[in-house]
Amino acid sequence: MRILVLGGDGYLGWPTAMYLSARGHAVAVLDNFSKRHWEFEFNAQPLIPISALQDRVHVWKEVTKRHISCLTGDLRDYGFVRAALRRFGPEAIVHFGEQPSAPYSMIDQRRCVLTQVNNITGTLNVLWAMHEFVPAAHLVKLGSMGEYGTPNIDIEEGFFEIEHHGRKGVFPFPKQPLSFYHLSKVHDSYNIMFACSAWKLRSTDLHQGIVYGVATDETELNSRLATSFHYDAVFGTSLNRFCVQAVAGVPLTLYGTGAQRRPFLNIRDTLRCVELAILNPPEAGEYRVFNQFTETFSILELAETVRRQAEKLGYSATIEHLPNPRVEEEEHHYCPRHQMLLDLGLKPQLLSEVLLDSILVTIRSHAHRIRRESILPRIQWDGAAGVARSADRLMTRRSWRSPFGRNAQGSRAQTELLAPALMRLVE
Ligand code: USQ
Repeated sequence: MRILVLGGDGYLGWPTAMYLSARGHAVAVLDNFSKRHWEFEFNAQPLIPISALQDRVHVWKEVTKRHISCLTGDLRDYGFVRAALRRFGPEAIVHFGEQPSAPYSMIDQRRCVLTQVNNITGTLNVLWAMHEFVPAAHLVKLGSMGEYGTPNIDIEEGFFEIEHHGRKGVFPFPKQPLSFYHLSKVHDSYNIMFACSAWKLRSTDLHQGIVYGVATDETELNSRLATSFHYDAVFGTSLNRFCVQAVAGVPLTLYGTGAQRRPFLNIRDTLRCVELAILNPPEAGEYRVFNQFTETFSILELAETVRRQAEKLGYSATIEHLPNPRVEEEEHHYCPRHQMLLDLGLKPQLLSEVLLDSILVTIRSHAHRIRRESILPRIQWDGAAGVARSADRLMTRRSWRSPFGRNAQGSRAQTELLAPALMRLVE
């Protein structure tokens, strides 16, 4: 099958492209490298050095004799998107090509607008170009479990039936997203659903949980095929961050009580889920949602698990409860369904000691590259910047400057609460 991977330079896009290529598909990757630019704004570097996408494609060819085409351009540029779809003629399009960070979208007006314009415009352009040139193609879109938020009822897989004043209907499950980033995914979901209905396009919206892990079978073939693994407070996510923190010997940064529950899956399962969606396409006109995760944990449970496993490897990890920089419920009901992908044959690789061990060992071999100063959460959902400011005071002593500039304001209470943790983190 001809498969176009949008966002093919990223943490998930690149391993997905290799995985599909290894299974005999004709794969093209498309990217404008904007994520590398956003990382640059915060001096956030991936743990493992990453070559240019074109170089990785060459290495892939050297190692496997398989070809991946490389298209460079911006999804916000409709002329480029039209040309890309017309030229490559994909039968499936896997769409990872978005600004992927919730914290980034909450920094300020500019990053919020950038996130929504980038994500929503890019997806709309893909839909219009599909409508014009490849209406039979299948759009596999990476959405987020965070679109649903944490409602006080069980979460269904995309849709549910409601009875109101004696009448029944099937509706999209209510969305109560947790950040402007998650909101961009909600807007995408509705745009895609409408395009499927209006133009008879077909799409699977993968409402994905938090992905963890550093390696796949393909990245392990050669060190120059590694993927972009982040642990910083802007682009890194909880479990990946905790693993790096444990190896770096800094306290695990638990936001609030850590009782908040979230859905998780291994990076290898992400690839398999995308493949299952591609191999089992919906009908023309169908928009479907798969909740893509394999297990749920409270963030505290996760931190404890990482701490215990790190101890077995000789690291004396500790856990620090920081004031929560996000606006989110910590004590809440959480029971999302996730049956569709299991029905299609997904065999989950759950978070085992062995798996955690292999992640920690890989991180250990790159420990010299860990930048401790990028670990602290510096972005607050309420717009204040107390966390950033208190961190700045400590960091500037060590010749490090905040990307937020001098106007950061914040609460004294937070600063005081954080001070001991910050001191330990930067020592
Ligand atoms: N958290 C901590 N400590 C940290 C980082 C996070 O306690 O150092 C907590 C947060 O407060 C939050 C939870 O961990 O309650 C999850 O945060 P996260 O950073 O692991 O994930 P999040 O920002 O919510 O988003 C990530 C991906 C996003 C994807 C989403 C799936 O960045 O692309 O859509 O996971 S979901 O969480 O289901 O929305």
